[in-house]
Formats: sequence, C-alpha cells, structure tokens
Amino acid sequence: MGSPVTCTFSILETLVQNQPPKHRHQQSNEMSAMESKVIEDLKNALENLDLVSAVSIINIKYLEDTNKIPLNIAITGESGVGKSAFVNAFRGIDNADERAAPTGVETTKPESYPHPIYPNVTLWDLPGVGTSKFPADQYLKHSWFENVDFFIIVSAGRFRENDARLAQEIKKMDKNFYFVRSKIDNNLSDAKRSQTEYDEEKTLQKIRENCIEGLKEQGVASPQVFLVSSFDLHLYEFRALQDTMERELPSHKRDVLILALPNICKSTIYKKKEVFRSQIWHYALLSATVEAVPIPAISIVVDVGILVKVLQDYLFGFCLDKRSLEKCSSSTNTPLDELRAMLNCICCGKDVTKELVLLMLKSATVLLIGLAAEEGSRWIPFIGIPIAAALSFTTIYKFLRSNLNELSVDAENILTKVLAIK
Ligand SMILES: Nc1nc2c(ncn2[C@@H]2O[C@H](COP(=O)(O)OP(=O)(O)O)[C@@H](O)[C@H]2O)c(=O)[nH]1
Ligand SMILES: [Mg+2]
Repeated sequence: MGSPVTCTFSILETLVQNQPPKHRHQQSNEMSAMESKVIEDLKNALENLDLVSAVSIINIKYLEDTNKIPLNIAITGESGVGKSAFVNAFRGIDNADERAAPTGVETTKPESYPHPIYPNVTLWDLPGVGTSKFPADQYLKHSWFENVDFFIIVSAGRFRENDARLAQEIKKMDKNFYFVRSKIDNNLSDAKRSQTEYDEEKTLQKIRENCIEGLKEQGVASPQVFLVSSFDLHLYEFRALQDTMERELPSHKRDVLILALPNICKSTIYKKKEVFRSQIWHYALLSATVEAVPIPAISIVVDVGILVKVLQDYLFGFCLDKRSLEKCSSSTNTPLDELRAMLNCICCGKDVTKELVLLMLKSATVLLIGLAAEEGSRWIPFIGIPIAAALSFTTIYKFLRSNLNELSVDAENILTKVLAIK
C-alpha cells in the first residue's frame, strides 16, 4: 500500500472512473463541499484516536446532511386552475389522502406541503392570483418568496394578464418559472366527443400554440408551456417538465429534486437509482479515506443500522414500502401476496429492521465473500466476525449495490403493473 494520500487518490480515481458519465462532473463538485468537511472531521477524530466519534461521523453525518438540503417549489396561478391538485400529484398522493392539499376550495394564504418522504422538499400551494385579496402586483411582495427555488404558473385555459404579470415579477426576483397548462385530460375528452376524426397529437399542438400565443400577447418572450393532467402525470408533458426543472436547477439541488419526483416512468426510476448509487459511492469514498489512515481496525467498524436506514430510503424512494404496495394492490385490484410474489428483493413491503438486514446479509454471504475474494485480502471480509458488530465498507458497497439493482427492477415491474390499468 502506498502513502495514505496516494492511496486515497488512486481509490478516488477508480471510483470516479466507475461512475456513469452524466454524474462524474457533478459528483466531484459536490465532493469538494460536503465531503471534504466530513473527511476532515473524520481524520481529526482518527488522529485523536477517537474511534467512537469517527464511527458516528461515518454513520450519521453524511446521511443527515444530504437530507437537509431544502427545495421549495411554489405553485401559483388563478383560482380553480388545479394548483392544489398539482401539489398533490407532484407529491405522489391522491386528492383524497389525509395529507393532501384540499382541492375545489379557495386558499387564502400560502400553505406549505412537505413531501411525504423527503420533508426537506416543500410544495407551496399559493392563493389564487388576481382575486381582490391578492392582486397580481401585491402578490409576490413578501420576503418569504426569497426561499423559493422556482415557480410553476398553472392555467387551465389560455394564460392571462395575471399570469404574465406573475412571470414578470418572478423574473425580477431572478428566479425560474415554468408554465403548466393543466386539465389536459378534460380537453382531450371534449375533443374526442366533438371531433369526427380525433387526433390527439393535433389537439395537443393546438392547445400548446394557443397558450404560447396568449403569453406572447401578454409580452412574455418565447414562452415554453407544459401540458399536464394531474390525474395522469405519466401522460402528456409532465415528464418534459421534470427534465427541464432538473436541468435548470443548481447541481446540489438536482439530486434532491430527482428523489422527490413521482415514479411515473422508467427513466425516473433509473435517475433515482443513479442518485442512490452515487450516495453509495460516497460511503465507499469515506471508507477509502479511512482505509488510507493507518489504523486498520476502523475500516471494519460500521453498524448494521446504516444498512437499515439506506434500505428504508430505497423502499420509500422506489415506492416499494408497505403503504405504497398496499396502495398499488388496491388500485390494480391485485392481492398483496400476488404483488409481493412479483418482487425479487425480500425487503419490499416490509419494515426494514436490523434482524431483516442480518438475514439479507446472511443470504448474500456467498456473493459477498466471492466479491471480497475477487478484490484480494486488502478488504477485510466479515468471515468469522460477528456480522452485527462489524462490516467493512466494501461489503456495504457491494451489498447496497446489489440490492439497489434488484429494487430498481422491482420498482419497474410495479410501475408496469400500475400503468397497465390506466
Ligand atoms: N380533469 C381534471 N380536473 C382537475 C385537474 N386538476 C384539478 N382538477 C379539478 O379542478 C378543480 C379545481 O382544482 P384545485 O386544485 O382545487 O384548483 P386551485 O384552486 O387552483 O387550487 C378540482 O375539482 C380538481 O379536482 C386535472 O388535471 N384534470
Ligand atoms: Mg387550491
């Protein structure tokens, strides 16, 4: 083994080379901010032989910090255009859910709705603009709006003066905004009824052109409008909206958005998998750093609790937790057992406990030992070490990657099942 520093760099290089191209640049940027602080703390703890602190830094700090980056999305527009329904759809919950923003009622003040899985992500349901209580020019005159990352301006028909004014005010604040034309399902069913030769694509194109014209008339230069139905996010242009929001966010917030997106298509599942995968890489990097500090024992002291937390995150992120599977079972009219039988990973639909993780580790032992042997004796395999007490980070890396792969396939299978009945 070379000097600690050389070793860290060579491991770092290998890890970076193993990343998919899209994430490489992004990750090295993020590394410099958060990770270097964690690594610094870690090194200090190790140099002072404070092993208890070192382990807690590895176990807790990174996970906690990444879940604290706030993302605030404000949904605005006139009354009755579908703002509250959009807030709910974005958070992946039905209008009838007890956590839902009430629909069909007037909102009198900005209401915050935290994402059900990622409370650092907040959807703001704003009152209808243009009512006597909220004239457009007063609407955004609150310091509160400074924390908003971007706005979505919703309209259920042609965009009007109030929408254009809002856009101008938001622009003055140097924030991004997107125009969403809602309730597209209504327009399409109207068109189906009234047109003898119904053509969905032509109908959508007409609505799009009409919205763009309306906005241009109001002085908005080259507007982009996304056609959406909150009842069918997987159809029309919510996906294009997702991609645009993602592209235009600063990189440290991009992953936060991706994880919070509703699972409407395979590409969302793939993106979530890549975010989760990049987080595993962080653990491996920390492990590599610890390995580079010449205190051999520390690299194998990691609590099983970290695996419980991470697997739980995967289940929620992929909608494979108990509540989501129950919802899928009732919406697809498929018995829960039948759904479970379709899934590969044994933790799907269960509360992840230490006992369950230990069971999973035991059944993965053959695989992991094989991998450990492949890597040579540099990584201490856990053969002979009580599993609950001591796991190497490499073991964690391999274990999480194999489960992440399995869970993303399970998530795709569930999505296919749900979309088949829509
Ligand atoms: N068909 C259809 N109805 C919608 C859609 N979005 C909202 N609605 C309905 O339109 C009405 C007003 O929606 P709401 O979200 O309360 O509008 P808000 O006043 O802008 O918050 C409610 O009855 C919703 O169920 C949509 O995408 N499609
Ligand atoms: Mg509302």
